[in-house]
Amino acid sequence: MPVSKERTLILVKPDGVRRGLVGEVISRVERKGYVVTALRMLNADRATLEKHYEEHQGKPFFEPLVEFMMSGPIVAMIAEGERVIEGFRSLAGVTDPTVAAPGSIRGDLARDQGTKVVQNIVHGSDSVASAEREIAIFFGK
Ligand code: D4T
Repeated sequence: MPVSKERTLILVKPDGVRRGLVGEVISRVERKGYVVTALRMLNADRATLEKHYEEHQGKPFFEPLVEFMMSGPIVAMIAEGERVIEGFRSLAGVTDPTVAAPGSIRGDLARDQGTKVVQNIVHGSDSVASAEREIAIFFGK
């Protein structure tokens, strides 16, 4: 019996959309061999973002993060494939774009902008439980 494929939630954040990098992100996901199975552009509201980032409530970068994520449209997508959660986080690179490995999305395309919150182009779920929770937030059950 084939096991069901893993899914992850990917967001292209407002900096990525503003800079015209939506196609670049999708292209890297697809060239790696993952399949994009759902895609939408939206202006996320505060309630959605507070739910999405609930683990960061109370941290100093929480409010700047929510404000940044509301500063323009984002693109949400579901990508599928074996170990896609781990695979996309590898494609994205580490959170801090200054030290993200060259070759990764953040390493190649982002840098420190001196802002209160790190602007690092993409979000990717970090576990199966987070992926299912986040997919439900942006796409429903
Ligand atoms: P996301 O969740 O956006 O994919 O990013 P990461 O998984 O790489 O990082 P995260 O959840 O720890 O942080 C969410 C978001 O907050 C910004 N951030 C984070 C920040 O501005 N300062 C910080 O110290 C941290 C930890 C960057 C991403």
